[in-house]
Amino acid sequence: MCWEMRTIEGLTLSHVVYTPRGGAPQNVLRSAALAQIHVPYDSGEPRYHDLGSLGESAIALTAADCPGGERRGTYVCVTTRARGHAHLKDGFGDEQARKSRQGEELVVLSGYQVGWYAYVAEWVFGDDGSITPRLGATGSLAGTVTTPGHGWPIGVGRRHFEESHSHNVFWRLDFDVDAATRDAVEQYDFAGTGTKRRSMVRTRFATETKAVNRRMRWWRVLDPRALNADRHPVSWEIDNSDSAEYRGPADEAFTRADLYVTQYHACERLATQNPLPHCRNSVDRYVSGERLTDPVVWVNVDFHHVARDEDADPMPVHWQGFRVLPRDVTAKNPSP
Ligand SMILES: [Cu+2]
Repeated sequence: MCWEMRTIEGLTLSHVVYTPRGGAPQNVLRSAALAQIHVPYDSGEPRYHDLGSLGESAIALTAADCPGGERRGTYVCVTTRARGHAHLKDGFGDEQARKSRQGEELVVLSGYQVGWYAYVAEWVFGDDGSITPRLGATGSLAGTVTTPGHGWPIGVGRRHFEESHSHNVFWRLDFDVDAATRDAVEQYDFAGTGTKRRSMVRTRFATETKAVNRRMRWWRVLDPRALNADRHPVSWEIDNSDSAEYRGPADEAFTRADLYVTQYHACERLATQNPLPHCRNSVDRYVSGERLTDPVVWVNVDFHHVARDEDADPMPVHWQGFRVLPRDVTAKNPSP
């Protein structure tokens, strides 16, 4: 992959290529970056949009911020770390048949100081091919005081109620599975409730779309003409199951879906307060009925932060993110 620290959205990855062990390189993403951090407070005010000049808030990293890895420039760390079991299988007494391996992951991370908060932005690439974008909020609580109905008592007694708020994080993923321009996006549901049977329901998005999370629902980006050795389309699955699913007022319509699929336009960079000319202002407005030939996926993951005494300075990191998994990229387990 390549990376660049952009003024508007901070660390931006481009030309992300996955090479399975013993396999050929596979194009995955043309570019990937944060697209907004929307922070509305529970009393109704304030309502921050933290992206717009994130690159200018990048924190210079020390060697201690990048254990076991290498700093690239001042603001980016590239490192590897353990991720627990890759697999485990009993051999029933046959040591040759017994399988156990520890997995590793490659991490590309950067940090940003935005007001009182600091954010750690990670791109985690597992040796199973998975990609996990995640954002950690740390630094200090903003110290926003509110009434007991909208906050939690912080410090001694019940004098200071720290206002609860949401961190609504948007990522923009411009997939290029195999070739540049014939990607498709599908949504999968598993119908049946209160019954023994589940039936798979596949929806192919022909035009730009907003979608919401549902239990068991997931999406995938595929190139229908790029096949693995089993002649199944190469695809990347998107799981967004950890969101608090914040839903805001009508003038924050961008909060009303968990995943957007839009046709590629270079000037559609941020999910809200998009600063580029010749484009709309927010991701919900990018969805305008265009036919999808070069889809861009926007993922919205929300975390509702109710402060606690443990958040006293420095605040422990709380993480939010989603998962991208290879689905039929290789015909076998890539790391047996
Ligand atoms: Cu918070």
